[in-house]
Order: sequence, then structure tokens, then C-alpha cells
Amino acid sequence: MKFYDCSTAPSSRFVRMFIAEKGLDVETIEVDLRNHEHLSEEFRSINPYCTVPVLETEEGTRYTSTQGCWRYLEEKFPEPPLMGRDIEEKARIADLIWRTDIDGFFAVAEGLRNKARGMKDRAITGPNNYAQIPELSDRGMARTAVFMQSLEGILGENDFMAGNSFSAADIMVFVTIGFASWIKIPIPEDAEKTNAWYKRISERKSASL
Ligand SMILES: N[C@@H](CCC(=O)N[C@@H](CS)C(=O)NCC(=O)O)C(=O)O
Repeated sequence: MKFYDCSTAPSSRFVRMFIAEKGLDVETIEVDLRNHEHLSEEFRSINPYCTVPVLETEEGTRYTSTQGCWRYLEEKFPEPPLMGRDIEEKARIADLIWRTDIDGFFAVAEGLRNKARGMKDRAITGPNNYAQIPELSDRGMARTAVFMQSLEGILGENDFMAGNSFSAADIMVFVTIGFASWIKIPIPEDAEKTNAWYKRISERKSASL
């Protein structure tokens, strides 16, 4: 397998952490997003959506989203299970991933990409250019703050986001919180359970990648 990564990008970090939690050793190819390597003809021929992560299988098939990469790896390497062990846990994890993507990850992206000087006309990832809308940045910041506050309720009395074992939902939320630091929105100080959970996840080996 080959994994197209960018060491600073949150989306490929989702997959990097997942690979590490599975204990896999995968050939990694660094894509230089800062210098727009992802928009080159060469990379377009690998992923026409011009984004990382990309996972290329031994058979040469490529998966070009975090969800596609995760699903392939989970089915191919079931241990340890990261996307649920029974029907209810699978559904709960899928719900949390969806919610975090929309209300967390995309909220941060909206906040960041609509204002950052280096992202002029790159308000949305992909092969097409879109102009920044500064008002959307303010909305993204507000939505991110609401997402951060919601985590305490999601955790409840559990040790992990989707219950009592580590899962892809923890990776999703953990990486999204790291991404939110780019727009300087931290976990609220009084969110005790969330802060304790974040510290626990940070201590995992996969979290240092
Ligand atoms: N979040 C999605 C989308 C992937 C994505 O947006 N990746 C970003 C890196 S975080 C990217 O490739 N950006 C290229 C750009 O900024 O044009 C996923 O994980 O599959």
C-alpha cells in the first residue's frame, strides 16, 4: 500500500493516526500542500480531487477521502476494531464521525479558509478555485466554539467519545480539536471531562504523529 500524506494537514492526520492504531507499516509519500504540489498535473493524475489523504492499495485502487481510507483499512485489517464491534457501536461511531465532520471539521475549515491570506481563492479544497467570503469565516469561528462546548455532553460519563473503548470517533474529534487551534479556539477551560479525555488521547503513540 501507499499513503499520500501531508505532515501538517489535519485530513491526512486522521488516516495517519488510524494506520498507527492498527499497527501497520505503510509506505508514505509526502505531498507538499504549501507549495501547491496537490494542484500539479502529476498529483491530479493520482487524485483528481487534489486533496490528501489518498490510500493506494496493493491492487492499485485509490481511496481519496478519510472515510474511504478508514473503511478499507478497517475491513482489510479488522484488529483492533476502530469503527465499532457491534451494530450499535458501529452506528454510534458513524453518527459521531458525521457530526464532527460537519459541525467541527468543516466549521474550522470555514473559519480558516475564508480569511487566511495564503488561502485566497482557495476557500474550498478541490480542483476549482472559490473566492473567500469573510462573513463565512466569522460564522465558522462561531460554529467551532459551539462544537467545542458540545463535547462535554457527548462524552458524558464515558472514557471515550463513542463509549468505553477507543475508536475512530476519538481520532475524528482529537484531530479536529488540533485543527481548531489554527483558528485559536481551544476546548473551554471548564469542560473538565473533555480536557481530561484530550490529555489521555494525547498520550497515545499515534497522537504524536
Ligand atoms: N476532510 C476530507 C477532505 C480532504 C481535504 O480537504 N484535505 C485537505 C488537507 S486537510 C487538502 O488536501 N487540502 C488541499 C487544499 O487546501 O487545496 C477528508 O479527510 O477526506
